[in-house]
Amino acid sequence: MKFIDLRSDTVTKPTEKMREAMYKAEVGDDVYRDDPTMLELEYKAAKKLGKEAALFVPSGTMGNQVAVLTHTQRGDEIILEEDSHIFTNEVGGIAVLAGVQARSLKGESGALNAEEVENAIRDYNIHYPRTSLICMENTHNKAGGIVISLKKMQAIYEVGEKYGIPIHLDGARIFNASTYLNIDVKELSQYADSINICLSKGLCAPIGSILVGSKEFIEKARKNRKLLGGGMRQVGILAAAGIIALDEMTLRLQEDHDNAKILAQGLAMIPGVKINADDIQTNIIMLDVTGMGLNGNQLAEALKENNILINGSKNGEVRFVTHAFFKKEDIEVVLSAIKKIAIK
Ligand code: TLP
Repeated sequence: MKFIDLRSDTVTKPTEKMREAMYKAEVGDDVYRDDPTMLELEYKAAKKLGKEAALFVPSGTMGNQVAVLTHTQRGDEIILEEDSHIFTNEVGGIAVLAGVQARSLKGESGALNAEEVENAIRDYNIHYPRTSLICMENTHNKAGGIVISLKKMQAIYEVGEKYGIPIHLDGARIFNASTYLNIDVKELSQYADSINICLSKGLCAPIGSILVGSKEFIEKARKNRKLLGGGMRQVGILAAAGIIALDEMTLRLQEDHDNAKILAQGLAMIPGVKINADDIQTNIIMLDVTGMGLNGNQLAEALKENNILINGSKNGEVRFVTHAFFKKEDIEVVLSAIKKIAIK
């Protein structure tokens, strides 16, 4: 049975070309750094993001967690946005693994305010933890795939520089951000010391993320990845798909953004749906269906009967995510299913 799946861009599957490259990939033991395909992917990723070195990790969560662990010491404090993935969706990992506490700040559409960040940095005081990291997220998932502008990123980076505090960027969807801004991704990555990018979301690779940064940082991160059990062996099979993700799949994201926009414009016409289609920048749509007399779980259930998948919610807020396996012709199917549910 064919489902239209809007739960996430993580549901994308490897393309035929990826599967073929995976089958043919040259491999070796990557803990010995013997895997030529992985070495190629890491080299490519570092170069693309304008950093010295890169490290493949099995998931975005591990990439972010290894970054926090590598930048900080136990008992430190890190500044992040209160709806950021690192703070809300990584199982409290920063406390469990790195042993740091969060200073969460309310952002505006996901963006931290530089002045507030500066005010949140701890002075030296025997009672205080040390502020040792500032995290950003671009695009911002919970804000609805909103892009943090270069200007805002630069302002945070400059605060970091002033106090000697590194910046980590959760760039799970950084290529969606660079596509939206129509700029080279390096223009964004210049404002972070470390960046985690995901290959397994809109870019269709089956598994994997990449952490980039300075040579020294990545060397330490490699050891922390091993500590977490993320040292892997013949990973060339995954790297082969990752190379195609970086080289080719980064170039097609505008299609997902266009589909999200058209879908959002259609949704805005349905009575009871609260959404401003002008707010849609990339591939994530947040809408409120309370006005339809439903919560997110009820909408998810009703859509499933129409072979459409979304994640439910207890309140009326739901998320639709477009991706390479969601096609233009699916838009009308989704809209007519929701219209049908709306008039029931
Ligand atoms: N996000 C997932 C869920 O965890 C919410 C999704 O479906 O969007 N950073 C950001 C900004 C993310 O959105 C995600 C995944 C991650 C990190 C973690 O990546 P994975 O799932 O590979 O651990």
